[in-house]
Amino acid sequence: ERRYEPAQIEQKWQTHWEETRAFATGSDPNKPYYYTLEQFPYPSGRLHMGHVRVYTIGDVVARFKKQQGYNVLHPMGWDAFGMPAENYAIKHGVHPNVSTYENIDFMKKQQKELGISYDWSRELATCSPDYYRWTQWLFQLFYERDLAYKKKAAVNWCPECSTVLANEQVEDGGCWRCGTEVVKKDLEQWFFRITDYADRLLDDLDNLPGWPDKVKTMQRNWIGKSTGADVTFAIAGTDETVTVFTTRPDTLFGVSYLVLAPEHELVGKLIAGTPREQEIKAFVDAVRKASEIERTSTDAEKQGVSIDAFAVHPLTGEQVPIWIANYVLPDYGTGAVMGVPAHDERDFEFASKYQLPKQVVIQPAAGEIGELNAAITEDGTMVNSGEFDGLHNREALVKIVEKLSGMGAGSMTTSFRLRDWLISRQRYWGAPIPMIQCSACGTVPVPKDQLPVLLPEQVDFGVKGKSPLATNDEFVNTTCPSCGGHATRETDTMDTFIDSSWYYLRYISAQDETKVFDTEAVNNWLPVDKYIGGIEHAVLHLLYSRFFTKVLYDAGMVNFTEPFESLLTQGMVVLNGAKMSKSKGNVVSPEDIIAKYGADTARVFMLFAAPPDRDLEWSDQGIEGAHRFLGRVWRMVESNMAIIRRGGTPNIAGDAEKKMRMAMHAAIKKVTEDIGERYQFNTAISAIMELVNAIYSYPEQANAALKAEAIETAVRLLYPAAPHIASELWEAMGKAKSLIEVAWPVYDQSALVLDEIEYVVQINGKVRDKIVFPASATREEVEKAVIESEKVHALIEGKTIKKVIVVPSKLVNLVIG
Ligand code: ANZ
Ligand code: ZN
Repeated sequence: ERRYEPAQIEQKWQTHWEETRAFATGSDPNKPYYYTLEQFPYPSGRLHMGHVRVYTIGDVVARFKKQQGYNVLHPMGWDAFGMPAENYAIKHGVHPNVSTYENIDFMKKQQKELGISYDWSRELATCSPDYYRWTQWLFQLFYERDLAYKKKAAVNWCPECSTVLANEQVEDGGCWRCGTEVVKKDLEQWFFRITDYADRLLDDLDNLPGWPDKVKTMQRNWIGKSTGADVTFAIAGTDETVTVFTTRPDTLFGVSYLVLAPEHELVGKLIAGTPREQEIKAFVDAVRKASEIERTSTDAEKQGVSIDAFAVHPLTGEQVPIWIANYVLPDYGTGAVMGVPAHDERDFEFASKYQLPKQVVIQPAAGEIGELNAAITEDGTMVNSGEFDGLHNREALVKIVEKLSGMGAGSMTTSFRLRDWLISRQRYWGAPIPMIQCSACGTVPVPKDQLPVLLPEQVDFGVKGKSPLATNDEFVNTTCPSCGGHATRETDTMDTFIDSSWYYLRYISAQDETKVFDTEAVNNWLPVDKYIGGIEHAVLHLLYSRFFTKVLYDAGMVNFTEPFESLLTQGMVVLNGAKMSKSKGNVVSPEDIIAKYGADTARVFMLFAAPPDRDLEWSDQGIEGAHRFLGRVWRMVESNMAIIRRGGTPNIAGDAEKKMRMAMHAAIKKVTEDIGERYQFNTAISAIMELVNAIYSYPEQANAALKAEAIETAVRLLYPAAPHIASELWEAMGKAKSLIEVAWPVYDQSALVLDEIEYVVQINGKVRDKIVFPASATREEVEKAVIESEKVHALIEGKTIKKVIVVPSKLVNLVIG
């Protein structure tokens, strides 16, 4: 008997798979297609346990589907642009190009050591010109479709990273990377018009049954659709008007003031030349320094100033004062609000502080309104609202908007929390935005056939507040593609979220130098059947990818509108309840675990320790347990090698044989469904363990051919989870074909039912007998036979049967009196 030595066999099989190109993407036209994908990593340097977990899950799915007869696509690549490489360059003077590819090499080696079945011929790295050429090409496509535009905008600026951050990258007012407090700065920036797609991004979530509800809810909240109305007020003594967005036009008669965001374009006009101009400007500046979170948090102090201008109520003609205040945001709705203190909590607080009137206009059903201690937000009956008095407020809401609409002073509308996507970054390590600025022609795109705009090698990383690309004159100065005159290049790079919004398409045509991807092939493979990744990408990456797919659909380049059919968000790997992280110093390294126990043990542990969407608690006992289990499988095969090699046809006449056969087919059914339908790998592993136990306890005098078949089955079921040991044992059994080419086992339904079933017989709940029936016996037959049986008959002699309870396949209980 040979000993189980993972190091040897794992190396052997990895080499074999590589040499035989075992993981090449399937291309048999008679087979269905299956695309399974794990989110590609940032090449940070080395794998952590979270990576091991997600790749193992993906690999089980890929190997399983291949054995089930699919053409499987299972690629891997690198989300390789981004700030860490650049920060490393600033600190250590190593060019990002060098450090990034070193990291990729190391991590790729680790993935191979885990035995993950990637088709490496499709590998991509977003930092390679072969890739970012097409990222730039897509930018041009967006530009042509009027989905990319430039605008001067107050942007979130991290003084530490000296870069602009997208709203999503500001966490609690700080930079998502370094935590430094974010400030506002006005810059010319490129945006993607994702808000044009807000409705579709929202509505199509309903067509994604394969996504976790949690993720869909997060996306819905992020998109944040509100239904309401725009209402326009004239500004007294001017030709100007102000339009507000309100979800409650039914409260229009309760307006006692209007509030503009301090950034609102009218503010400057309205205060110009007035005595308080300087005072008000100082207030505006102070508010602009605060982050959005600070401005909108409910416990933040509301602050405002009136600006000596008045708005005319569109229905009453009354004049109300105009204020500016911190709690009104410039880029939501219209950036202006009608203040209704009696019915809105924020307005209530503001009006209380600045002694503005509070007029109740909706009387809730319950009781009289005494003193107003808080805003009344319930529905009710209209009061103090002219011709609308007495109506239910929801009915009045519609009527009021109708009336406004007739006057040209309002209409129903919707607002979204989603903003356009700011994509400019003042950083080096990203895809250059392929645009040129010409003093004669304005903004001119670099023609598509001149892409890529290569990143210049020589730049100065250290000049704060200046994009590194702007430090290379040769890069900056160019000729205008349109007039041939002198022009300058855009020196910002694209948000790396753009790179990852389309990589799943490029895998289909990774080597194609002539186009971004092949439409026909993409339509064959996509949408991705199973996408596996972290919940931290629930909003941004997934939303952006959905946006890209819809744009490509509109451009006629793909025939589907959603990129990911089904989504699995795997939980974290934690140690004593805390996420493993370098900063916490609680990291267990994959290298050490593989060196000590082998990749198969690491994989089985990862799959067995928790359902995939839950957090997984690292435990040394768990790893030991997984290792012992594999040792047990190894010995099971080695010690039965003679009967396995002999084979033969199983004879299943006896009881023990029937039970063994049933255990075997039950395991096939369970593992097939757990992997292929429920994605519950932990219970799949348990089912294999149960089968192994059943084999060990199968009696000595057993039918050897059946035992051999059961052992073979256990090895086959183990293959997706622990492919090295399974392949090695399979070969040792003398099988001609490598396990990777063997079809997944199919269970026999008839083996799952025993042909005889033992019933427990109870009288008034007490067990009195056990009787065996054919499995096909009906409820009536069982009942009759029990009552007529000798033993029961004697026991119920002279009593009346009040009730007979039959639990099919289990028990009969007679209630007698
Ligand atoms: C008057 C009113 C009366 C309002 C009332 C509410 C209740 P959601 O649901 O989040 O869409 N609002 C509109 N634009 C704003 C902005 N730029 N900054 C801050 N607040 C803004 O909220 C819509 C409501 O938020 C709008 O309806 C408006 O206040 C306020 F009894 O108008 B409401
Ligand atoms: Zn020009």
